[in-house]
Amino acid sequence: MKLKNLIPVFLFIIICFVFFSCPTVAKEEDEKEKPFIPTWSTEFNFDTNNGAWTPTGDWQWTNTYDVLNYTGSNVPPTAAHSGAGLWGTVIYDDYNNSGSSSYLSRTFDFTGSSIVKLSLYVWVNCFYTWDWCKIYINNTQVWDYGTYNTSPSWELVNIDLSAYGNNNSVEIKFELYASTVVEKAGFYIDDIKIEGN
Ligand SMILES: [Ca+2]
Ligand SMILES: [Ca+2]
Repeated sequence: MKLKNLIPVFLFIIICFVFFSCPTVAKEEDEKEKPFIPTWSTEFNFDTNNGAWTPTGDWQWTNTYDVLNYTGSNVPPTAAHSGAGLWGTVIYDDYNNSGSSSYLSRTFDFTGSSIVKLSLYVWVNCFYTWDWCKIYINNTQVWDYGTYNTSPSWELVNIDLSAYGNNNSVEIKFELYASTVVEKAGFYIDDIKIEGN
């Protein structure tokens, strides 16, 4: 067969390739842009109980938070983010100059979920960089407040936990590290939400 007789064949193959591959590319784009629709969520507002989170060191829980009870020399949150329940590193005093870390943690099972997202509200006043507030997932740091904020407010934090999807043992851990000098109001947490599909 002469080469010029093959030209229509090549053209046909190219047309077929373009026709069939374009919808595939479009479909992949659709998959990427598909909105996240959670099929479950676990929420902790800490207004009726402590959510079964485990504290060490300075972490304390209350569901009757009243700023008027504060005895420290710094300015704490004026209120919980929701209701009157929250966790904090010494609820009614500045944190201790312990030279160590205080942890608040809980372990979750994400079996059956490939997409998992964490959100929470934080209120941070620590003597960065001597002291710090960080979040760890299975002991890997995923978040660091990273600044010395002298006029804190409640801030929303979003962390994608999809890297831990289908993991049956995922520990979420909040850390306040305090050096042995200069205490501030500390690390306060409220309204944790974990959702997945
Ligand atoms: Ca609350
Ligand atoms: Ca405090």
